[in-house]
Amino acid sequence: MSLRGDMTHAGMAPVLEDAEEVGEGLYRASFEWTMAGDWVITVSGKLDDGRTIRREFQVSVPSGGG
Ligand SMILES: [Cu+2]
Repeated sequence: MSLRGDMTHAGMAPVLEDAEEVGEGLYRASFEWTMAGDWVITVSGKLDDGRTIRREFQVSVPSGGG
């Protein structure tokens, strides 16, 4: 599985990460949120039967934390 993160505004490089399977159907990845704000995460990978899948979901990353 691989992850691609794009912010919803222009001008930022995408963040690309690979996810590793840690259990049956469970994948884990470390992902660097390079900026707070609205992201679109695209998950893509290959199923056991050879089909490829691609799903997008939105994540809002809060600022602060320091
Ligand atoms: Cu940004």
